[in-house]
Amino acid sequence: MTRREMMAALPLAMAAQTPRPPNIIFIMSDDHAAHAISAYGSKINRTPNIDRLAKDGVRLANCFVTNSICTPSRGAILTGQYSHINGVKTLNDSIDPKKIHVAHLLRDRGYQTAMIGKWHLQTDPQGFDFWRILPGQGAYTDPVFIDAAGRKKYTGYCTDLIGDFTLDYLKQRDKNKPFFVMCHHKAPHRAWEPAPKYKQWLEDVTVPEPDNLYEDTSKRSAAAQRATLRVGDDMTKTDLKVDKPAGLEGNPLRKWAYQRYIKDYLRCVRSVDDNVGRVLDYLDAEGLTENTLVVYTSDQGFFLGDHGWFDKRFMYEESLRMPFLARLPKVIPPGTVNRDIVLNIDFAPSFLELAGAPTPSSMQGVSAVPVLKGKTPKGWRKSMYYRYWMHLGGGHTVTAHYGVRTERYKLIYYYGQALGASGAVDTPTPPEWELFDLQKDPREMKSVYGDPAYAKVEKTLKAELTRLRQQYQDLT
Ligand SMILES: [Ca+2]
Repeated sequence: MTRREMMAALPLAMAAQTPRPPNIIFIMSDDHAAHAISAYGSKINRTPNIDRLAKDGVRLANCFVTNSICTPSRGAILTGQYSHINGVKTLNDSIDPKKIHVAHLLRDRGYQTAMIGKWHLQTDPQGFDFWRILPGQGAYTDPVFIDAAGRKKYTGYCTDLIGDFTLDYLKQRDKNKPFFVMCHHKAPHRAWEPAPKYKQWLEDVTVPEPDNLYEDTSKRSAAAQRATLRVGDDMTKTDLKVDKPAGLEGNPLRKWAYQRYIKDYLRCVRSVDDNVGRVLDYLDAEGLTENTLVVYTSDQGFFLGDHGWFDKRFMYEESLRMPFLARLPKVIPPGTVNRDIVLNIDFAPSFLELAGAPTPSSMQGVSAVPVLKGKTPKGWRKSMYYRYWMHLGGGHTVTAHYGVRTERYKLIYYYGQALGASGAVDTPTPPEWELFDLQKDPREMKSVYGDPAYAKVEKTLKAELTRLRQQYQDLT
């Protein structure tokens, strides 16, 4: 080969051997339900910036959380493991600082790594070149952030500050290395405090109510009846910003409280959407869009008045479903919608595959990259396992449960253990089951457990639940 031929061949050969892995920006909000995103067909909200990811990339219709509450979902996302394996089962658990997770593995692969915003895993972040986190839940207004230099109070609105810090980090990055940035918004978590500029937005609007806002939960399971998630009755002055009007109770109270609650929630989401737009605009301006995976998700779903509730925790659809939108133009065809079951434990293996790194065998999730491309691999999961550990100690008296969801059915088992705040079993409850036919009853209004017409389904699902518990080594 002549020198000239060698020179001509070299860049191609180098490109083939060491293609630049994609940058990854993982944007996650807190408690943002899919049905408050217009790309998911929201009847109450428009999210033009988040929708850009759906238009130019993929929207997962069935992405689910494995334990629907903040800290455990974050632990599962980082480690690719269920709560009982990674040890982060409740809000009170911390991630083991020695635990190797996705950020370490990407850093080993040559990525610069950053974690900005809500962390909520108690111990300081490990595996990141840069981190700046909120203490615990953090504050909406003039929040304190913690980084390697210590604690500092910043002036401004939390969501905008997290957007600022993310852009600041990107601007000073090492341009010779790919980046992995976790941008975690606190919003729209309770107590739903909007930015000053959006406080008046929606004031003259009546937000549509969900069809089951006034559901009579006395007809549901004892677990559902026990839960203190009711819009109105279980909300405080901090949530509603004003005293409940004297004499207002029952459905009229719920009607009034729903409007107070949902407007503030949507106002908080609007700032999140703005800040997603800022990141996307920056990537466009820098010419980074083509080779950057941008994900938007939330740590779990949320009840937006569904069943008369707010909050999450239950395995019911609104709480179980995570929004998940992703754009990577070189890999993901635009406008892809996928209905396969993807779990939060799959996120880390997916990022590792894109980075060209193997998934450690200790991770229980699997790479969803083929699914993101719209090409379901043979043998992809047809069911998922869920377990909620927070029990009665979590402030909303949601009973411990586990269950299985397939493409059509959901079986939930409240196994009768109710833990108090001390961690001791203080209020054992009678075990009970629920079974929903999601095709006939997508809103999960009536359990068909014990209905002879579903006897065969029930038997199959119980066997599947046992199989999944063995597969994931959850045998307690
Ligand atoms: Ca959350």
